Amino acid sequence: MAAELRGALIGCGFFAVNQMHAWRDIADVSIVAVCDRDPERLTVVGNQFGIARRYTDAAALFVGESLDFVDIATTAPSHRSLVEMAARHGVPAICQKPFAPSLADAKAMVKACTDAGVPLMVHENFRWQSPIQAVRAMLDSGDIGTPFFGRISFRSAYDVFSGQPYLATGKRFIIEDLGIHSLDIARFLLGDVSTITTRTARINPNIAGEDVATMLMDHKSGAMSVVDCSYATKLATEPFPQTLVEIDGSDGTIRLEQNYRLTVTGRNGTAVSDVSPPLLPWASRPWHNIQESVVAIQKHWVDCLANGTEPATSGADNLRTLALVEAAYAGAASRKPVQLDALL
Ligand code: NAD
Ligand code: 89Y
Repeated sequence: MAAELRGALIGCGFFAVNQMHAWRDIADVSIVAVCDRDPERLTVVGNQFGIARRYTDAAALFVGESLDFVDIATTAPSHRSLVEMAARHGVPAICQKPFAPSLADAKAMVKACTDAGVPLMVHENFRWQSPIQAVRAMLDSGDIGTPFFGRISFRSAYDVFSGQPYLATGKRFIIEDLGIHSLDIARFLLGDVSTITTRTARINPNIAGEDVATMLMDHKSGAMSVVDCSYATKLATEPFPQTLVEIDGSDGTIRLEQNYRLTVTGRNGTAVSDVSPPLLPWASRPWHNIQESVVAIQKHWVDCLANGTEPATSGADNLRTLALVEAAYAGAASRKPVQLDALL
């Protein structure tokens, strides 16, 4: 049997706790050391998960530990230096989304890991949510024929700022933070994009960035999609953090609606199913959908390391999702469509 993989977590903040729970759920891997420049967060997470080896400096972590991978769960400004540090030490790296503050940084990170021959995966977990995987499986079954239209929609008024106060302060908000997931789901379901047209708005006066975005995309397959997201939408039933999906195909339709209700109308008639994610023992509603996807993506990483295969959301793959973010901001500013290939 292969030896257990030894990982280290860098960044012990709000979301990293989910990643630590998920690592405990996965066989043949353990987190042997944790790192955070904030000693208080280091103590909280180190104590919660019983990790004795702790570092306030990532450089010291790489010198002090013998690692099979690092799991970087810091916010975007530190991603490039930490991923490049991992590459210099020959340590495979997982990097949280958004991959980097700019596409130029992200390209440099991919190059650093490619040159060092180390795997790099972006923790782009939304496509790993079981309801989204169920939509992908329906497309793969061929029941609705060839897709020609998609809508990936995330509309909510959930208070994300109390857990993640930094989200209220950046010039960029919803596209970079949440829309990035929706754009990745659009790629996952309908393939790569040639052109994007974007409109944004800021409805909440207490934040610095945009909290509403509507994006129209041409996919290379010939399909078109609308990706819409909002944190200013007060609904009768708050859907956070559900992504709703509509796909129209030549032979039928797929609808993923609130409360994880999946309706597929195709060559074989109409079938309605409940694709609710399981509530893992450590998870809590309404986050359980996201929490389950964290286990799924981290399992995928372990499988990829074991088999020497490229992760679905490798750094190279994620350049195409991050390019959509860059293109969306550029197009919102110019009010013109933006071609993706020119950015890549
Ligand atoms: P956070 O601010 O709560 O935590 C980040 C931690 O990293 C902090 O404790 C900070 O001290 C530490 N840190 C920063 N730079 C460091 C460095 N150079 N060395 C060591 N420690 C460092 O942030 P968060 O809300 O946990 O978000 C972290 C990342 O996770 C963000 O990029 C966010 O977008 C992402 N996120 C992803 C999901 C998802 O579903 N994939 C959900 C929420 C957040
Ligand atoms: O940071 C965001 C993410 O990645 O998923 C939801 C979130 O926590 C708030 O928008």
